[in-house]
Amino acid sequence: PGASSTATYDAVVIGAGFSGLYALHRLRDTLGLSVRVFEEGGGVGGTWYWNRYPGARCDSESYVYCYSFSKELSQEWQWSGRYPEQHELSAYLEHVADRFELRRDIELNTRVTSAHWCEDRAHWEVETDRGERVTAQYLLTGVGLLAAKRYVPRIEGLDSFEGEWHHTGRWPQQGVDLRGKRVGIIGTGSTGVQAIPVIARDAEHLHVFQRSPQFTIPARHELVDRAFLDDIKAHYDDVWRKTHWSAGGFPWEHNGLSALEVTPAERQATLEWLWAEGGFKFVFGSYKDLLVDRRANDFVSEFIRSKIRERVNDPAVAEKLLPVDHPFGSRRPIVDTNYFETYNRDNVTLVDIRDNPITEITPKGIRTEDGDVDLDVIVFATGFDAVTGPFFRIDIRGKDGLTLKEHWNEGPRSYLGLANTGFPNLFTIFGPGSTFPNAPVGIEHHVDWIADCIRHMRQNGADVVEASPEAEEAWMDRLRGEADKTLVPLADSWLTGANIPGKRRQVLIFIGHFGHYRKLVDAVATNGYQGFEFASQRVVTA
Ligand code: NA7
Repeated sequence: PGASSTATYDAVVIGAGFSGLYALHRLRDTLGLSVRVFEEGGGVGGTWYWNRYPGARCDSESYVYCYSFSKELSQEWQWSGRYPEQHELSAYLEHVADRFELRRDIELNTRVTSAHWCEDRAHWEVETDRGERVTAQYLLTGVGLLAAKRYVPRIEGLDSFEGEWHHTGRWPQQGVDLRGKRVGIIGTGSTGVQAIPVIARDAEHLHVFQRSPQFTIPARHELVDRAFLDDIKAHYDDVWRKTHWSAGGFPWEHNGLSALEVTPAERQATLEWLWAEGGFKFVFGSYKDLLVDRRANDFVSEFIRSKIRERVNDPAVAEKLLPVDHPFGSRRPIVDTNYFETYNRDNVTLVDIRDNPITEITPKGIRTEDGDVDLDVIVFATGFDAVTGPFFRIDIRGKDGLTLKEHWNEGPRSYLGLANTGFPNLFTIFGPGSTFPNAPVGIEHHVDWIADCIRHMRQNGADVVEASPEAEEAWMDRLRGEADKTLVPLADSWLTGANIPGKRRQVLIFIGHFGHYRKLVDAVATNGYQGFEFASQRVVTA
């Protein structure tokens, strides 16, 4: 459509990552809806389009970090190893776009700037940064939890820096040649922990500016070979059955034991075995009380600290790397390859900015209280304004012109993580208040649920669906209750909004067993969409 025309669709989907691609396929190819997808990036992939920093890799295992909806797709796609790198995930999603002929309904390089609900016509009016205006009965957001809104802390003097600086989430497409460069990296979350060992191999010298030490689990990428991946393929039905109802979107469950009811020797042996297995199995295949009981958690946290001491040669450096201010798993767990060993290299220096704060950035580098560090490149691995940030980049208005920002004035709200009171026919895939399992598993569930709801509406002559205020309130109570059963509220992280200065502190997602969440949300549908109100309205078309 040209810049001034208004095209009409059944559904508009924002984003062409894991969420948007599957939503397009599901709504268009199984429900027969007309669908338009708008994607800001120059290619499909969402998170995996933007996150191109050195070492960018998913820390979920490849064979479950993918779609399960098509057996043919699962069988024909070959993963190269245990954890997929960014370029492999990007290639996978490009392949999905081709294989299911999705491209013709996706508009790349196009950012949705506003979406306003029109009560009279019972549709959404959507505008893009290219001046396009379209309308749609349903609006689905697939904006992701993180990647759409990166966070660069305001540090005085950044504009004066004469070298280059990059945020990991907007790494230049052509890459950055770090060979022979003096590099400084700020941030040691999942991203920094992946990037640091890789940058250290190229850079002349790497300074790591660490605010909080982290618990991380070895990835053990090398443990999975072709035979293992072939075996998964041969048993995919079973693997997916377990995965879809599991705690974290992986084909494992905890070992049924409390860390408090076993002998110290048994506990040590179990933790050593899990440590050798690596990855998220250490979390989800471990003790049942690891993430909910501080005393059980203390054993595991101390076990990891002992491993850090073993991995780092210089005891003074090891001491600075020990996480002591939060329990393991209260932040989103991190998975690494040679992270702590990297501090044994001669060309890597750890700067503990709690002891020695950054005071400013100068034309030549980073100034700390203890002195200047001259740099050619500064890397910000400082994360994202998660969960709400991606939504606030779009002017979304529901009934009576109420903005989503106003609706979320006291912190984000939702019913089931899928719908918002006052925002009819808006479905948030993986929105605030939904679970946070291994992402594609949660996303497929959400999209299927939304597609079923739309089918239900069409079969029953309903044009409009909206979550009731009572249902939304009850969901928020439940969310708080679930979070309080865990250790998550104890830590400052993006899960609680604490990573962004001035952001309201609140657990932003449903912390808890994914399979239980799934059951709960599915039961809402089978019980006649409890908590939702449907209406029929004669839709006046232009
Ligand atoms: P995270 O996990 O939010 O990590 C951001 C890192 O940046 C973390 O180490 C922060 O330290 C650090 N940070 C943030 N602001 C500052 C300032 N002002 N000064 C110094 N250091 C700072 O983001 P990631 O990109 O690593 O990972 C996000 C998610 O992506 C991850 O959880 C996975 O789900 C995938 P802090 O720890 O807050 O002291």
